[in-house]
Amino acid sequence: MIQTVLDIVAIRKDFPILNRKVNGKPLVYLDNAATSQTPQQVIDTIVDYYSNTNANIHRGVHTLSQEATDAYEQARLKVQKHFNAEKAHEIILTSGTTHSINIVANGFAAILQPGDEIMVSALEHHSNIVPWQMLCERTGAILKVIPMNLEGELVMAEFHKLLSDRTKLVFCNHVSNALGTVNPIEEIIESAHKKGAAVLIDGAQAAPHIKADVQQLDVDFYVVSGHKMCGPTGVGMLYGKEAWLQKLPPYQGGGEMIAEVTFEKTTYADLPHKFEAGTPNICGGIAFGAALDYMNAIGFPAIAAYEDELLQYATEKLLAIEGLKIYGTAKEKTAVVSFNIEGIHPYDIGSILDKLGVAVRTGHHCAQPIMEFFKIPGTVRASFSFYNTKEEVDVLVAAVERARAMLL
Ligand code: C6P
Repeated sequence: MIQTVLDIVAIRKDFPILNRKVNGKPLVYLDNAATSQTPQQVIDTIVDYYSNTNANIHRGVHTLSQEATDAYEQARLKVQKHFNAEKAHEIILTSGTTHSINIVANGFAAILQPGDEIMVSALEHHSNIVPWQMLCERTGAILKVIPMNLEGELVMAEFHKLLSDRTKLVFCNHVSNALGTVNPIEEIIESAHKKGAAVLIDGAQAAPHIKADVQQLDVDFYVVSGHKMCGPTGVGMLYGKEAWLQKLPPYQGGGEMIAEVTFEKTTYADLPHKFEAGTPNICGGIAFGAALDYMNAIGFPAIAAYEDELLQYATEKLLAIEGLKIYGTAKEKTAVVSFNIEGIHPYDIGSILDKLGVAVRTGHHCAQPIMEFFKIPGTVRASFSFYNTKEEVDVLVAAVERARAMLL
């Protein structure tokens, strides 16, 4: 068993925002699944970049441009190492998970035939549903859905039944943003491959808690957003196996992604540049690398073990509140508690929590099919990070109790 060895007091000092007050109360930030907070080390990297290095990359012979290019490519190597990709050019730096998924969905328009099947899980964020529906409209492919059960787990027996020789691609999140369910992606990848289907895993919610090894998973595509793992917004990763990235056409045309342009014909640059048209988020990419350094220095096993303690504690305390129901009770979960109190709209609870300094997300969490499944308008979602504490869980619980007393 992994012991909790995190020095939370020291860790919290790295996050200046945790010192601020909201509505006169100390901030209790429990909306980490929407975006994580940024440690000083990453903020310093951003300030240092704009203070000393700012330049465009891959184009200039001048010193600043070369330094910026080196720093950006170093960041790509950090991302490669973190996710254990075999080759650096299998890492495409994107603006985030949504962008990464759209690159792949657009690419498959050149591959799919009418009647081909692609498969999504019932637990997806809209960004892992809508691009594929758009792809089906363009190609005549058919979208199949792996159902879920009342615990918020995928019904794997149904997945195996749906999988066929017509299945060309399966896409599923590693962790559900709305419920926290950790999906059995190893089983999904292995079974899909046996049928010759490719697999894209949306790692947006897993990446802050679980260090995925793309080679060990043997996954074809893995996508994340930097801002959910202590990095800035506007940067993320598309990992793709080299053979797939060679096969897919580029998503956007422009500077950087070309080998040669004439008015008759353009040839494309090699990987990864083929998928990186235009000036990228240079500072964001470098800061993403710094965020990975920061999280790895703390260590993912310790992060996961500590967050699991917070999850168990919060679950137990919240369930003691009369009328409170938790949605998402899977055996394997990350530190997300999605709940409602009978007779109260989640938005009303969220608004009162905000008045008390507690930041949670309310609503459908960009996962409307999950809310439809449970026949609810939305939930209150408290999502925890390694810099949260049990004392903050106590503040949340007291605030929910107060909201309940006020609203019922
Ligand atoms: N979920 C949440 O509050 P972007 O916006 O591209 O960085 O990430 C999109 C996305 C994709 N997949 C999953 C599983 C996600 O959770 C998210 C973002 C946030 O749950 C904001 S909607």
